[in-house]
Amino acid sequence: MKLRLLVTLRDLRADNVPGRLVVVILPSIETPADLQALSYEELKILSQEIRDFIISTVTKTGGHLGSNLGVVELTLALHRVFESPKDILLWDTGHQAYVHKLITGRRYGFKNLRERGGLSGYPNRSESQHDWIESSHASTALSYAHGLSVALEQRKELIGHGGKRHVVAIVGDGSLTGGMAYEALNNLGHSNQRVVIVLNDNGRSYAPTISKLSESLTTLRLNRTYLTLRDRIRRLVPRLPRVGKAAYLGIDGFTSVVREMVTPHTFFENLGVRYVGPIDGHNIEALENVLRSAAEWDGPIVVHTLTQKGRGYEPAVSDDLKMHDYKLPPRLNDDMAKGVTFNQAFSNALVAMASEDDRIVAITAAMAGPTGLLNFQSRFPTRFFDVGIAEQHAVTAAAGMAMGGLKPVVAIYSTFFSRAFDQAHLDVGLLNLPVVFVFDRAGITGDDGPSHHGLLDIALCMAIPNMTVFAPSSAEEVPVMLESALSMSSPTALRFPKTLPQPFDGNVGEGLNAREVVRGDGSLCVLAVGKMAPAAYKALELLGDEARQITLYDVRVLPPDPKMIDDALTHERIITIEDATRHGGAGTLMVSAVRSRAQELERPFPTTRILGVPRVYLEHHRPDALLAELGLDAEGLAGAFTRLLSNQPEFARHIPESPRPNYF
Ligand SMILES: Cc1ncc(C[n+]2csc(CCOP(=O)(O)OP(=O)(O)O)c2C)c(N)n1
Repeated sequence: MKLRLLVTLRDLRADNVPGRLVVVILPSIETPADLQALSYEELKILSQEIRDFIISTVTKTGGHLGSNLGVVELTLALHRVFESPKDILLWDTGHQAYVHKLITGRRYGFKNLRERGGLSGYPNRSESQHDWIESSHASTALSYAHGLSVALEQRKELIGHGGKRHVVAIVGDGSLTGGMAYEALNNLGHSNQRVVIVLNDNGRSYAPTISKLSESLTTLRLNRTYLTLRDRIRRLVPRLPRVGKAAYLGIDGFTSVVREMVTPHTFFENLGVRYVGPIDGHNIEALENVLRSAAEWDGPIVVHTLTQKGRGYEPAVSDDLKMHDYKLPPRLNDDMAKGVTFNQAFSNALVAMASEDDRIVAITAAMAGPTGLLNFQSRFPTRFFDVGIAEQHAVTAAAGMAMGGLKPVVAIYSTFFSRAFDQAHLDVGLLNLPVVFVFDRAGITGDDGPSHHGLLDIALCMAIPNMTVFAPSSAEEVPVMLESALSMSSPTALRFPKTLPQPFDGNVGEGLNAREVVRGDGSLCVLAVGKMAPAAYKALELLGDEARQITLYDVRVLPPDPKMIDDALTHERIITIEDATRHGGAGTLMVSAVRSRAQELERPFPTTRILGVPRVYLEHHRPDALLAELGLDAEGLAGAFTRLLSNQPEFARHIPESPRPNYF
């Protein structure tokens, strides 16, 4: 066996003896081209090294573990058959691209994975020419693939159409439950656009994938008769004279009689998309053979691969969620309240209220665990609905349930709400249906970068005419607000952050009222939303005597309480604070309410400032550090209060807003 002996001390694996020359392959892989010289035996060793590397890194930094351990061989095979970046590899969602990053020259960036200066947790165009998309919201890759294939064809660069380039999309069975994936499949099949679609089927989304198609794929995976027969034929065919590689795809035709009985391949083929598989996604040689053949197909083709999520790491394999996401324990400091998180408070409150009212039902888009619905699911299994990664459908289905007399609670991350905005606006809002949205991970989320911040929910909800948003400032407010939301006959939303609740004054509000927390002398009124209220409270503590000039409101509910607006108008200055976009959000709404009221009452309009997140895509970084940079931590807020009280101009922001787009 020819092995590569390229190593430096820095590259030694933990189990090697420092200072001794050892055999390792991974450090010699700087570009995908370096994979070409490796034998299958060496690729097996490399796969093990990659798994060791990912396990030792991600258990220190946190990140997507199970998904990446499952695609090691698949990624190596893809990079050996296709020539990235000439050929375009599109990773759907992108959480499974660590192996791709490792073999495209980014090994050292893993030290600070998902921290500023380190690698992003998803493909990122500024990191590498091998990365094309970075949206990280699921089910988009097939649409990107369609568009890129059209573009390459028009420019005569597409294979079979005057050029040599391939377009390949890699999509998980979970992500294939998203509506966009079906829209793209339909269009690809109809237009016969040339794209290789690799279906990475591990039977899991976070939890087992919710889809009839996925169930059929699993049936096929487990059907011994089919698999045995196919393997026998596979062994036999190459030995037959004059039957070679050309017959390989034909094998699937040969076995299709059996497959027809148990497989959904008709599903793809009825859409006009060729199907091959299933292939063992951990057998590099088999994968390469099938991918090479699929690359020759002039049209859309699905290569169905079977992989095991968490492979090679027993704690992940035996974990319920296959360690989809390896979470580090939260960094606690003395300031943090010791009680429950917002998520736990919601989870407990929902179960308590649902035991009293059997009209309450809960809906998730493939994220029961992360959104706090597991308790509800086990207590009320027939009132719990996991719809797959299908936020749009979740919302309109909730509208139907509300129309039918139920009280649906749609638990969703703030960032994924934007995908279902049209449904919330027209299917829920226009009909004024009592759907309760619960947005976890609202505000700056940090590690996952620009696609995962929950910065738009307030602005989007406030654009829906009859929507009410509740923003709890403490975990104790969550049950109070959930009860209010469930008692209303119009759409409502509860938004709270992932970060732990901060200590506050220990009180809660009620109904649709704002809560006056501190009374000042009329110089400055601070209107703080959600977790910004305890941050502002702490800022007042930092200011000492100066704080006597400041009134602090916990806004609690949007649109804002008219009594709070009238009171704010009695102050000389007003500052609004939110951990969301400062454009078109809570601050804009409150300042505009103050302005209208001032006009109505013919009163002078106070000096106002709107604090929040500027119009910029914030890169991955620790949430507390990002908040501090934006001046939204206690120190930053104290500075802003002092500046306004002494009539200084607002400081230039550390992070500039995005430049205006160019219009040609
Ligand atoms: C629109 C959207 N909703 C939810 C998520 C959260 N999410 C990230 S990965 C994932 C599961 C993806 O499953 P699959 O595509 O099968 O990949 P696997 O992790 O199993 O390899 C989910 C639900 C998301 N990224 N995008």
